[in-house]
Amino acid sequence: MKILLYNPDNGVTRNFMPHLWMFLLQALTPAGHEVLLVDGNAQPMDEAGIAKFVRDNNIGLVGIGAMTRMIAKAYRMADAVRAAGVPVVMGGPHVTEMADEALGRDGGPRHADAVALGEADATWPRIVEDAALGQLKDVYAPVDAFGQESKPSLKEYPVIPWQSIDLKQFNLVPKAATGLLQKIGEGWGSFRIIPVESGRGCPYGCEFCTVTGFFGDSIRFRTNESVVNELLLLKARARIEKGQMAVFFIDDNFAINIKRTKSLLRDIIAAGAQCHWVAQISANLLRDEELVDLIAASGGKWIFIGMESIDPANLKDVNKGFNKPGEYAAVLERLAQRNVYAITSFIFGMDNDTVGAAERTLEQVRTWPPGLPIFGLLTPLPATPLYKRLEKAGRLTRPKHWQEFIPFAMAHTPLKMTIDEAHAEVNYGWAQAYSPEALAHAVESLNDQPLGYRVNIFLARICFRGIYFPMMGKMAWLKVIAQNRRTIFKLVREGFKAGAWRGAPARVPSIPVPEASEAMAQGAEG
Ligand code: B12
Ligand code: SF4
Repeated sequence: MKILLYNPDNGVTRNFMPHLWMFLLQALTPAGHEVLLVDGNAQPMDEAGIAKFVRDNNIGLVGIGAMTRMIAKAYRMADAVRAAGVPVVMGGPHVTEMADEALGRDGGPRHADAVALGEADATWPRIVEDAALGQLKDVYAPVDAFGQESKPSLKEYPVIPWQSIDLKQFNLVPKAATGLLQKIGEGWGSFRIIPVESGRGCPYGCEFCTVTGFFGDSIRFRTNESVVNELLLLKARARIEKGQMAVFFIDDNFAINIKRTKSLLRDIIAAGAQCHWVAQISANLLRDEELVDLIAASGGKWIFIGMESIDPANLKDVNKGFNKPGEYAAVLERLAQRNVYAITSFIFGMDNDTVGAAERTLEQVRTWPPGLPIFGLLTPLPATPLYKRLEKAGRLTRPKHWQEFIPFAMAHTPLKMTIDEAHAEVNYGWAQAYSPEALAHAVESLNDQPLGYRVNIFLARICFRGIYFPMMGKMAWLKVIAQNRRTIFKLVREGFKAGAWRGAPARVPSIPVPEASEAMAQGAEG
């Protein structure tokens, strides 16, 4: 049987990074079936397009995975596939919580023939075999022989054959420049960000977060060896292609068990598997100097930190009181001293927020090392404690907000400001943090660093700006380039100066790494 796995586009991130679930399920598919992957972010498709695709390719089963914000599109695509006579199975965080909606048991239309609840590592092979026999069941739940919920241990993690997977769509280097850039240094003909998971689960239970409910509070890890081997495979592929790659450790809290994370990072260094990487780590875990040393030595470049708010009352309200705004500056400084920077994520529209929350946040951000601040709105995702609290209090203004998804729009009224005021705060945050003046300031604050770091922060800021101000088409790009021309000219001028790309790689000495991998660690710095 031929199977299509499809991920709907989110309208923002385009080909920034492939979705891990597709590769994982492909690797877990029983022998004898062929799996095709279409990620709508890189290969846009509409309803007519997917119907034609399944007919032309003689597809026997379509699997669709989606977050809440893409679920309306996912349902439309599922409807088109089913109308073409092909069964659809849906999975992922949204349908796990809203299975009745997907199956049309809540009074609405049916979109899926079957729903895979929760982690589908163990149920997927069964789904495929049932579909091949024409015996799909409505619901597949991950349970053991006694009917108890069971979670994959991750100790037996499948090998994802990165060496042979078609990743052309995810090359972030423009096609026209590939040939030329392949010849620069070790080669820049391709640059891809690849998702790798080293573990699942986070026990913290922040009120707005799906993760604790979905993955459970039992934390599970892959073996160090299996993660290291995956990195080595990815590095080998990049080398062969005369290109570069970076890894996004998609674990929700990569350092949730600090001892384990340190041991993994040490093994990465010892095996020469360092690469540039990004991960999500909560601020409280970044107090550990040795951890931060190891992050830098193993190639960590950007850490995503869910700061959420600078107001402890807000943090307490959403069960994230372990975040201490008073230590944010020290955490960021600790990272920056090792040339590791942070994506700092803030949520507006919390119950203690009042007008001016964005400016008060930015006042703090401006005193911190440069990073990538991002701003969102408190969103009640289905089945989260936040959703339940707001529903009980009758505060949801759009209880099924996902059915008509609107980016950056609230679905409930905050207590101390209006919905419009909350929207204005987010707009202010993005407009100020990504203004030409703010970009110039971020670049200048790294004047004591090699030029590569300044170019890096500038390009990263331009890309992140697109999360809120969509950069669709050449005109949008030209406008942003014109607005930032002074900073661009300055960086280009400096690029021609002798030694501009060299310099002190970090502000504090990094920890010693085994000799064999030292050269690579230095390569990764530049
Ligand atoms: C990586 C990631 C992203 C990436 C996505 C891009 C990419 N290419 O991956 C980025 C950073 C862009 C991102 C952004 C956002 N994300 Co995000 N993200 C994640 C994260 C950390 C990892 C996803 C992952 O790969 N997991 C590992 C795989 C193996 O798990 P999985 O995807 O759930 O798949 C398993 C099962 O669900 C199931 N399954 C999944 N799909 C399918 C399909 C079929 C057919 C079947 C059978 C089974 C199945 O099988 C898989 C194996 O067990 C998750 C949290 C998490 N740990 O999952 C949040 C998560 C998915 N994100 C979330 C959110 C809310 C967002 C944002 C909306 C945040 C924001 N406020 O801006 C944005 C939206 C961006 C956008 N424009 O779309 C929520 C989604 C909750 C929900 N109900 O939708 C999550 C769960 C985190 C959370 N805090 O709650 N995200
Ligand atoms: S620390 Fe992060 S992943 Fe863990 S529950 Fe809170 S928001 Fe979710």
